Amino acid sequence: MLMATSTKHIEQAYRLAKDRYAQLGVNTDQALQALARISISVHCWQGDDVGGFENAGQALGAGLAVTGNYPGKARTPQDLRRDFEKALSVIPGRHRFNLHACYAEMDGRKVERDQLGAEQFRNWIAWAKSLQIGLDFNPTYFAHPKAADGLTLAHPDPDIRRFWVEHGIRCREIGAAIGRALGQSCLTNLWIPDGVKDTPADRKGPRARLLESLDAVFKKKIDRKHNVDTVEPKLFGIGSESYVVGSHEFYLGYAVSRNILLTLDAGHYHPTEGIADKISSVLLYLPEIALHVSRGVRWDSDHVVTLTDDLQAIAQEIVWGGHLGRVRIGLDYFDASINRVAAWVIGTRNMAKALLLALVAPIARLKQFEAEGDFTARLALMEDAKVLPFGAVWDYHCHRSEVPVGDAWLAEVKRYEREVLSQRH
Ligand code: RNT
Ligand code: ZN
Repeated sequence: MLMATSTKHIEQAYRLAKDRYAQLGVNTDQALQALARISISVHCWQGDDVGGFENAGQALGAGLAVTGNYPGKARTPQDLRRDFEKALSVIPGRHRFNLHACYAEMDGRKVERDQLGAEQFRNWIAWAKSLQIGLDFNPTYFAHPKAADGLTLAHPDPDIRRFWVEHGIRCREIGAAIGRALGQSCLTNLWIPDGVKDTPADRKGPRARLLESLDAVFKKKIDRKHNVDTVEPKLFGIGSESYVVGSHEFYLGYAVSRNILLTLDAGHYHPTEGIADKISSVLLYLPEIALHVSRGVRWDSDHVVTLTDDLQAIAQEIVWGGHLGRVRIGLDYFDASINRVAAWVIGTRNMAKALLLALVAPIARLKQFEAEGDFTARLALMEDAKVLPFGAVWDYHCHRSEVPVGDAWLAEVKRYEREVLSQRH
């Protein structure tokens, strides 16, 4: 173990870093306080390759592709809860867990998606309560025989549409039950795969049907204290390369006109199009937004979130724009080629790092230069700020949050792999 990770060195390094940042008018203590208040909604589906526990006997489909066969994935809700607790134990801060409807617990009896209720999530709610964490929720519009042709809420068959409308209604009610039980609102995110592989002859019909289906799903008013609704657009997917019914324009219009939230997924736009620049625009029209922070590599591949420029741009927009209270930050990726607990930890710690980087940036000074028209000074400081002693502030944050500093968390996760994950077959 390196001596640099001893308490004395961590504190010394922090004091030096704090002085360095103070010269630029940045208060790192305040930045750390702000960071501690941010909860990241961590997606359950990294833990078991978007498998769920419903046994619908249907391939994932819907353009969702999980590659890799690293051993030790969660096979049961108990496994998944235990794995996530392990991940939480090495991530600084208090975070949330984001469930999908296909993670329902059936107690030996098959409950169809249009019949689901809070009962099937009783154990999840009790668990979240015991950990004092919040839960978010998603209807599952894939991995089901009634979604096998890639259409759900926009399906031409009214019976299939009715089935999925009922699923959406049930899921909002489950969200409300979760929010009521936990005393904090549950974000229920609606994403559907609907789209087609090749050039459609009719682009209008499916969108008109989706609009009607959504209005039926969202008809019942639910107290926002308990459940908050959001819709997630996408540009294209595997098998829906030519047309996706729920596009960005479709859902932006929908969210604004219905006063619900919009989810911006980092992998759902043109490969070089970031979501950071969208935040300040959509927040002029919407009360809040949600994010699915992901990392697309060439396509919407949902790689583990790393500390890229894209990620930093997202965090900067949230923090520098003063939007922290209006952006529900969630993660969305699934990698089955590495240890899944580590995948959670790496992505979530990176999201937190990006937020801290934005919080300790000399933004007041940058904005001042900009206001004075001194773009030379703005660029110069932006670039020099990139090599400020951020690592010392992050280490101190981990240390104070009583989680491993630096890469020491990996030893913990490796031990868990030896003792728990490798015993699963
Ligand atoms: C798919 C969407 C959606 C899913 C999850 C599993 O492209 O990003 O959010 O990843 O619902
Ligand atoms: Zn997503």
